[in-house]
Amino acid sequence: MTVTTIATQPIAGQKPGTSGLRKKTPVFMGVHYLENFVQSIFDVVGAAGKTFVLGGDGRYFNDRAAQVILRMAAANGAARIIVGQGALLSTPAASHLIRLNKTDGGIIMSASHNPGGPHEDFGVKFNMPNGGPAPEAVTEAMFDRTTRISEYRIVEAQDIDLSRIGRTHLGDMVVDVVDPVSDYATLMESLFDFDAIRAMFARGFRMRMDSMCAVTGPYAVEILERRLGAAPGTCVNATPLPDFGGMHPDPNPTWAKALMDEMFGPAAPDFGAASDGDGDRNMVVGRGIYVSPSDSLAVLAANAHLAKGYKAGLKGVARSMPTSAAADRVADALGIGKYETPTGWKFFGNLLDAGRATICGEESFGTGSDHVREKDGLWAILLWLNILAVRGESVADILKAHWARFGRNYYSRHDFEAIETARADAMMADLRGRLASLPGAQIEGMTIAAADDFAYTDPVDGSVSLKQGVRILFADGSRIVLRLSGTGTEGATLRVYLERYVAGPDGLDRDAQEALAPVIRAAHALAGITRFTGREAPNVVT
Ligand code: VG1
Ligand code: CO
Repeated sequence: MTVTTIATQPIAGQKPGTSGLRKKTPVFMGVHYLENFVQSIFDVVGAAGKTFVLGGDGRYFNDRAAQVILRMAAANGAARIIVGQGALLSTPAASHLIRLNKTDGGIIMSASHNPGGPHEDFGVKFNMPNGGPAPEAVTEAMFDRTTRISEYRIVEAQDIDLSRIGRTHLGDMVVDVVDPVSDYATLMESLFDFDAIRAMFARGFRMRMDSMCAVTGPYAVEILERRLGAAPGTCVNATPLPDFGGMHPDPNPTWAKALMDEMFGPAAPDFGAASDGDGDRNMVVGRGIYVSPSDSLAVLAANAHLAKGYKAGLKGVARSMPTSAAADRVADALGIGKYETPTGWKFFGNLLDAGRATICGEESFGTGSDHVREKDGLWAILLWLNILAVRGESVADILKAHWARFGRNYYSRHDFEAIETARADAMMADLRGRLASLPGAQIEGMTIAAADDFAYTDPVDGSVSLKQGVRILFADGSRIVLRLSGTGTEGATLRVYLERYVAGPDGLDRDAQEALAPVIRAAHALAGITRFTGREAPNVVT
C-alpha cells in the first residue's frame, strides 16, 4: 500500500456551522477541498489505530467522497471503518452504530435538509465516540486546522466495492460494509411496542410516509411495511436519489406540500409523516391537522411512558431556545427537569450523557431521545404510532386534549432566505445594540418584559456559548426570537421565531398565523426587517 503525502494550501471560509461543514457541491469537489477538511478532522481527533463509522444520505458525490475518505483513513493509520452498504447511513443510524460498536466516532456525509445535486449542497460532519455531533471546541479546532494545513495523506488504491455486505481490506485497514438498516431497526423494536402498532395497522389504520427521495426510504420500508405490516405503498419517495428527485428534503408544510395536501384532502389517511435528507428530522400530520414540532415534542414528552422503552418515565426534557415553551409545561406537570439550550443537537449531548434529559427537541422538526445522540426522524414517527396505538384516539383528539390540559403555545417560524449577508448582519447588530433600551416599551398592546442575547452555560461541563440569538419576552408570555442560520450556503437566512401562550379553554382553536399576528407585526417593527433586508414577507413559514 502506497501512502502519498500531497502538498496543499489552506482554503478560506471553511468554518463549520450548526452541524458540520456545508458548501455547494462544486466547492466540495474542488481541488483539495474535501481532502483538506477530512485531513483536518483526522489531525484533530487522531486516526492511528482507531475505528470510525462512515456513511451518508446518498446525495450527489456521496459515493465518491466515501472512497476518498476511506483512502485517507487508511493513509492516516485507521484500524477499521464500518461503512453502510452503498455508503448510506441515516444520521441517527450512524449515531447508533458509533455507540453499538464502541467506535472512536464517525464521519457523516450530508447537508441534511439542503437540496442535493451537482449544483446544490454537500456536507461533512464528525460525530464523537458518544455518537453525538462534535462540540464547538472540536469543530473550532478543525476549522483552525484547515487554516494552517499544508499536506494531506491518501493511499493509492482502487475503489472499495461498497455494494456488497462483508469485510474487505484497504492496506492494513479493515473495511466492514454493513446493512445500514438492520441494527437501527432492531433498536427501534427494543423501544416501541411493535405488536401494538402491528395490530393497529391490521385493524385498517392508514398512514403515508414521505421519505422525500432521501435516506430514510429503506429504513421506512423495512420498519413500517415489512416489520409493522403497514400496507404496501405506505412509504412514498422511498428510494434515495442523488438529487432527491429534485425535492427539497426538508419536512415542513412548504416543502412536503404533497403530503400536506393529502392529509388535508378528502381521502386523507389517519397519519402522515415525512423526514429530511439525512433522516434526523420529522414532520407529523394528522388527518386535517398539522402538528407543530414544538407541540410534537410536548405531546411526545407527555405520553412517552406509553412506549415500553420509556415506561419508567423521563429524567428530563430539553429543548432548544427558539423552541416553544410547550415542553416546559409538560416537564413542570411531570415534576422533571427542563433545559433550554442553543440551537443545534450538539448541545443536548452532555445532558443525555449525564442522564439529566431523556427526550430533546427543536422547533425545526427535530426530536430524539437518549437512545442515540442525534435527533431521529423515524424514532419520533414510531413513538407517535406507539402512542396512537395505545390511546386509540386520532391525532386531532390527542392534540386538542393536550392543549386543553396544558394550554396552547401558538408558534411559528418565519424564514427570510438568501438575504445579503451584510444586510442581515447590520440588522442583527442594530437590534443587539438596542436591547438594553427595550424593556418597558409598549408595542402592539404588549409590554416588553425582557430582551437579551441568549448565552448558554452548559450545566455539565461549564462551557459557555455566547450570542445564540436575540430574545424579546413580553409580559403576557409572548416571545420573539431572531437569529441567523448556521446551515445555509447562500447569503444569510434570517429566522424569526414567534410564540404566544393561551391558557384556554377559549381561543385554543385558532389559526396560528392569525393568533400570532400582533407578535409578527411587533417583530417587524422592532427589528426593522424590511428596512434592513428589503423583504416584506418570509419565504418559508413553518
Ligand atoms: C437548522 C435548525 C436547527 C438544526 C440544524 C441542523 O439550523 O434551525 O434547529 O439543529 O438546522 O439540522 P440553522 O442554524 O440553519 O437554524 V439538520 O437536520 O442538520 O439536520
Ligand atoms: Co437533518
